Amino acid sequence: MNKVYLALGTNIEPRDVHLSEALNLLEANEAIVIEKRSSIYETAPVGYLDQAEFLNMVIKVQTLLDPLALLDLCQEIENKLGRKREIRFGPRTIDLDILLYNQENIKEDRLMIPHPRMNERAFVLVPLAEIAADEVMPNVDRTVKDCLTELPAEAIETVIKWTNNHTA
Ligand code: GSY
Repeated sequence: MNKVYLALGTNIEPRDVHLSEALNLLEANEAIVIEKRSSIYETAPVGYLDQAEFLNMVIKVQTLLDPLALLDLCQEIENKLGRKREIRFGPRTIDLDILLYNQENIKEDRLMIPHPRMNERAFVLVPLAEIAADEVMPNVDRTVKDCLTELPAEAIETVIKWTNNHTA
């Protein structure tokens, strides 16, 4: 079995529904077991700023899939949920990123693990620290919790625990 952390993000409504559907599709795959889920966080967009706020979360998964097969599955789920890559770094129904795969450093044409710049992004580190504070990122040889404490307070403040206040 391989220990993997995945990041989920969405900034097109209904955002919570896209997260649930992605989790259901992952769980429906017999080679995947979701072991832990972080809370859901509402986060200010990073990179391309002129877009809506995201919901982000991180999950811990045990899987028999190798990294490229897992990437294929993530992209299949993104496509199923209607993701169109219209603006690079722009709005998306769902984004599924492989953050960590065991303690491996992987550089393929299609895939880099650990996920590039994950150690600098509050929208990744805050949910990841909730479920895996002591996990080491092998590309920088630092724990999640250490990288998080080095981020500016202003970045961490843009990541806020989200609760669903909508009534049915
Ligand atoms: O890298 C994932 C997509 N993405 C996000 C995101 O998921 N959350 C936030 N807050 N900003 C983002 N910018 C990009 S691109």
